[in-house]
Amino acid sequence: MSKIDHIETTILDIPTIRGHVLSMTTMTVQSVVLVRIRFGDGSEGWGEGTAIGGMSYGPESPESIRLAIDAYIAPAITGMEGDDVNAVTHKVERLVRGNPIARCAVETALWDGLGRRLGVSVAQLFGGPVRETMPVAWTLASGNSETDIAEAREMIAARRHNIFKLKIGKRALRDDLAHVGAIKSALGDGASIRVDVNQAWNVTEARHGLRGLQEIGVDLVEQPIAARFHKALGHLTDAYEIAVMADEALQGPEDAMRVAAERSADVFAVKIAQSGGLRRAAEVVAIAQSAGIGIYGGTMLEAGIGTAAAVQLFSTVERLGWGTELFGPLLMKDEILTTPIEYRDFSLVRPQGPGLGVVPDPEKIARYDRDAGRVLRSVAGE
Ligand code: MUC
Ligand code: MG
Repeated sequence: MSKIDHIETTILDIPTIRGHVLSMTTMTVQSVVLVRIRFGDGSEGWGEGTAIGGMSYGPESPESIRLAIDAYIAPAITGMEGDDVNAVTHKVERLVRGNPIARCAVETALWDGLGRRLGVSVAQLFGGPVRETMPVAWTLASGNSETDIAEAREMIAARRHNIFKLKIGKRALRDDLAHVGAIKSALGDGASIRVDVNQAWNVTEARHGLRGLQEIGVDLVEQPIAARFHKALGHLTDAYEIAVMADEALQGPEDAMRVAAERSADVFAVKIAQSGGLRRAAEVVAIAQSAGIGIYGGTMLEAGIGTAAAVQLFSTVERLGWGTELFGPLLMKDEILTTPIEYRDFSLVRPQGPGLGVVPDPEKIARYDRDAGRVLRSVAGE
């Protein structure tokens, strides 16, 4: 029997390779919630729930993810049949409102467990991969134009990334445009430049911002205004040629349906965590595809488990026109997998093997386990 026997959560605090400056916070540590489900037949499955910048990016934090799983999700699903992923996740959805990252972490562990028991990949469980590699962007967010340019040049020379997302919205608009312009002219047409404002602009700033970004030759602007301003996002999408991508506005299929129906964006940043799991993320993809909206494989800057889960799902997507940004493990100083995900030729490679195709390293888990006594706090805000 593969009944759910035991669910265990661990928070890992992993330092980042440099400060990651977003409009709302600067990250120096990424805190990752790992979920391990043990099943009655001795098999196991792993999942990951990762938020950004404590509670500054969205309503979930590492601590809330862990609490939702330990106090509410685990007791409700222990004893259920682990092979029945839909039945288990539907029960979780009925009992736990919101908390999409926590739900995603548990669902990921269920898919991993099922794949391992059947000896097939999670991609196979979603109908099979249509690609084994996918383009992967890198985010330039050191907070300094010269450092960002040097970093981008290194990435291009190493053939690791030629798509760059610039985090803006923290500085004055004029300074942000100068920063983006400097990077665009340094890199020329050999790279795709995109920006993520993470909701920081008001609508007036966004109008000026989009005009300026378009003149610079930026390919795409992500979530320029607050997530709740669907109509205003639609007006911006209509008013400029530059592609507008929805990110924080998409918290699952219902939001995706609304944004698609109102045509408020040209592209969806599809995130398994923000969507509330792989199944719901696949529904977001289906809505985008049927509405003719572009798809970008987004990230919550997960470590190897969450990243592998997203890779498995995006490998099954028919049109992944904007590529992905599944670089989370590379932003961290250390790798938590026994075999890292491979990045080469401006792409990442889908991990092979059953389930997620990756295995966490117990020694690394012990090293970064918050409860093992190390104290490393993420810096929220200024
Ligand atoms: C976001 O808003 O897209 C993804 C890449 C990155 O650098 O930050 C995240 C979050
Ligand atoms: Mg974003």
